[in-house]
Amino acid sequence: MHVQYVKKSSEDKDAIEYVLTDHLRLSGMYWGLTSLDLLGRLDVVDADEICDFVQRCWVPDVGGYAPCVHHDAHVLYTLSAVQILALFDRMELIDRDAIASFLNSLQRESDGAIMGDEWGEVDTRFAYCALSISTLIDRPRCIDRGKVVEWIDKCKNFDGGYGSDPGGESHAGQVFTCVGGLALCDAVDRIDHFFLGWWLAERQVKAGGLNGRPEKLPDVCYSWWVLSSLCIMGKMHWIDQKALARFILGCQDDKKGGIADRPDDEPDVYHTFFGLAALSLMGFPGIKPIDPVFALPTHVCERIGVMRTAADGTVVGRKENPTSTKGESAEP
Ligand code: GRG
Ligand code: ZN
Repeated sequence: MHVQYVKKSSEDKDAIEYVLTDHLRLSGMYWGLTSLDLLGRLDVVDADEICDFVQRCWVPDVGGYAPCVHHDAHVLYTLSAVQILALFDRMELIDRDAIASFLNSLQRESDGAIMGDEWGEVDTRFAYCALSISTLIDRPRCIDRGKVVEWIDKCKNFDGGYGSDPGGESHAGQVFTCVGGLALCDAVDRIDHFFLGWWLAERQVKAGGLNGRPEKLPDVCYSWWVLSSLCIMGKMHWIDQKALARFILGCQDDKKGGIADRPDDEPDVYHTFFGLAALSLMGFPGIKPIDPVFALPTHVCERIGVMRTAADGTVVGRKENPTSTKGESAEP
């Protein structure tokens, strides 16, 4: 039913939900397509048609991808584009050097922060995206990873969590971007493992689901943002996984498929993906394993030879250490 739900959500292009999500189209496609791959049914979509659409979102003057045709390039959608092409094993379509140069232009000289686009907003989400893209396209030195690590470190709070920028409130979504980003830089030693592990475990509420910060309602998407962070830190056993799985399963729509943010709400592709992804991390039968750092099926990470997390929780990666300085332009 989830396969049918995801497939249908991309077919009805006149639906109001579809028309109103143009501005995040490539990310929506990544959520839906990764869901299909995790369920072993990527074959229900037309790979050529999708890759052609992705390439029409390419903005050559910038060297990045826009969320949709006629929109502006942004690091968020550049990651989604690369992830979609990785899913379909079409990485040869990517202009790696142009993207590397775009990412390089997004790093602030002053403090190493990463901007989302030329307009200058910075956020730990953008740092994660740049680190993930540069690893996926094998251009690790296009940004100064050491300086990104220092900036992420400044986003760490007294409670062990991370916010969107220095001084920003700890939020489970931003925690994923920082923990994932640090893992991509071989710098998880910067994390306060005990405090952050405790803060993340505290996200579980009585209903079994996880929230994004204290006193908030549980929501299926935090099953991913929290659990993937715990997974990278080797602490998934710090929460009650059975109760979490029960909460996610209780958010399924048993009439039309799909997963909602919480029981009895309308399902959507975003919560369907993050619900399935969390179930995957917990080894749920019938769902392929997912990599907690790249948020891609592990078979895709293995195929393109990028870092992945071993069963014992340790992060392994390319043989070379990608930590380097921005000035070094030569790529392996
Ligand atoms: C490849 C998986 C992947 C991610 C790319 C974009 C990005 C990098 C990460 C986003 C991380 C993030 C900030 C997630 C949180 C999204 C969310 C549910 C925000 C809602 O926040 P509030 O404060 O909701 O409106 P609450 O739950 O606190 O009421
Ligand atoms: Zn949510």
